[in-house]
Amino acid sequence: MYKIAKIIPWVVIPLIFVVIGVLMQGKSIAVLQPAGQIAAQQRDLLLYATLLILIVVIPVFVLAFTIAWRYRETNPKSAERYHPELDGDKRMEAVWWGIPLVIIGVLSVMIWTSSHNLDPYKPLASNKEAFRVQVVAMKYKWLFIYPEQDIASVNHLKIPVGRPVEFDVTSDAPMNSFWIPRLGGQVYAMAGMNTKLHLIADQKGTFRGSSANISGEGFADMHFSVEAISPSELNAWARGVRQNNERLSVRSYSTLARPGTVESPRYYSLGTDNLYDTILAKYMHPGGHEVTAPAKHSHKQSGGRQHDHGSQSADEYHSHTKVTPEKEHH
Ligand SMILES: [Cu+2]
Repeated sequence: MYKIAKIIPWVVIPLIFVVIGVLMQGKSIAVLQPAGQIAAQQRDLLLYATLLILIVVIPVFVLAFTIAWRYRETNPKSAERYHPELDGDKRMEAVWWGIPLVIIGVLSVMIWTSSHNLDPYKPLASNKEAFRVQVVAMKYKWLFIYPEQDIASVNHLKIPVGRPVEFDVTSDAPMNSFWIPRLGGQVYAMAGMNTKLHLIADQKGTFRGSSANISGEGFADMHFSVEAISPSELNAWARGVRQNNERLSVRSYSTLARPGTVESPRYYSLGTDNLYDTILAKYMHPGGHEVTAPAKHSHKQSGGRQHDHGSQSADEYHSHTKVTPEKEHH
């Protein structure tokens, strides 16, 4: 029995690696296969940080086993190797304080510079103008608005390859997280707040996008596909969507916004110029109101004051409501 107990770690540990190996077969880890410049830099950062940390982790694991083996009770030599009075070996002290200090120093510099370089709010350097997409996290789907193409889509995003993409992200639901692992970054989607993310796809392809923040019942189906295609393909697609699909107005939006997942992607031509601002304003407005456009409505404010849109629709009203979201306050 005693002998078997000694063998267990030598069987269990390799077995864990074998099981992980088998489970990972044929699977790829998206963050390790970047398809764009930002994702590539994030991958490098991840690898360098891991390698640096292994400088400490590997010797610690080796020592943990070696020391246990060398100083085991049944080792006849362990008594003569034992030096309880040994104290203050300057060289050893230098090793176990010095190495971690150097690593923390190097990591600090790496993290400091890369968190400025990879700031999701920072526009990417490029001679091409950024392609704009407005992202709304809904219960439980993603809405993409293309303000310049006058179209919108649900759970399917198309972007031009080789051109920076500027995402404006908000939520019309609980807090969520917008994430395309192969393009990099991950930014929170919050109601009444506009967050920004700049990404680029350097190669054509279809990538998975998901929500990285659990938000309720339909969360598991709240994923989308991202297709990086040539600018001309994108223009042709956008033209087709504008002509052949139903219009997404403020009114039809409120139907779409009902909780629920969608089976397959949906496409719309944009029926209003400022849908995104209207969604944002829904949570910023002093009284707060639904995203619907009644011809005339008024809001009672907490202070007893009241404002009236008169003949303006809420839609028109909010078009001249300047939405200046704060930068990230986390
Ligand atoms: Cu209003």
